[in-house]
Amino acid sequence: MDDLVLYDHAGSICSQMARLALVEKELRFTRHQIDIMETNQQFEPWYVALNPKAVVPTLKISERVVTDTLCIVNTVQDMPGPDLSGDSTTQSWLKDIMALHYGVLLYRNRLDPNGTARQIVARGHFLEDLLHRRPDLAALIETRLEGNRRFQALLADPEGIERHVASARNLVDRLAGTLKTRSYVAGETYSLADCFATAALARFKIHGFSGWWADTSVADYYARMKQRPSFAEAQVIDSGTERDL
Ligand SMILES: N[C@@H](CCC(=O)N[C@@H](CS)C(=O)NCC(=O)O)C(=O)O
Repeated sequence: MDDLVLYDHAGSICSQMARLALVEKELRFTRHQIDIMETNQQFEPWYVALNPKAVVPTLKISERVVTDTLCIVNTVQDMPGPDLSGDSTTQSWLKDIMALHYGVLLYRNRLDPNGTARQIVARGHFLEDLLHRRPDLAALIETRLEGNRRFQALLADPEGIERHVASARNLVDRLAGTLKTRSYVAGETYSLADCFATAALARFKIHGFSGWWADTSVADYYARMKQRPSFAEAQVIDSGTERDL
């Protein structure tokens, strides 16, 4: 049996997706939590050696390291255990659910009147400081600074924010349409698409968007996903405030 270690962060949506896949696959794994918010352990040399993009999650399978949530869950699916492959729509659901801008959904409620999110501005300062301290990570940090600038510009653009909220709503509407005729997102059996949909819906619920699906097939679906032992075991977060994320 391979030794599985998941490097993750409790509130990170990608980490929750990976945890759900591992738990639904009935695999034993150890969690090594990386604090990506306060102490920024993702930039520690030992972690960047594992995950050169300095993000969570990372899965270590004995000596093999897998990064990127889509790669992680598909690697997990190839391991022994219940079949989570779903049908021919599974992979496109994974891509569509992953493609939403979860950061915008989270920070749009933390804006000062001038359209700046203090935490994101502080993040930019942290990255500039890190660039001086860690010249060895210059390329990575420059990319992150560029992303930070784009994010700040987006948060200052109310129409841009609304477009991302509309994309999230559109995903819920598509799920509602699909779940009218099937029990799970990608067919009649639980699949990786359900791991992703569950984590996304949990996040939307925290943002106060559960009214989007109140009278749709998603309501019964989400209740069923919550009843699965994996919801608690994978520590999916769907209550509390946005500040807890
Ligand atoms: N494409 C990557 C994205 C991972 C990612 O963005 N993770 C976020 C948490 S959900 C992170 O680690 N952020 C750390 C940071 O912003 O410094 C994946 O799917 O694994």
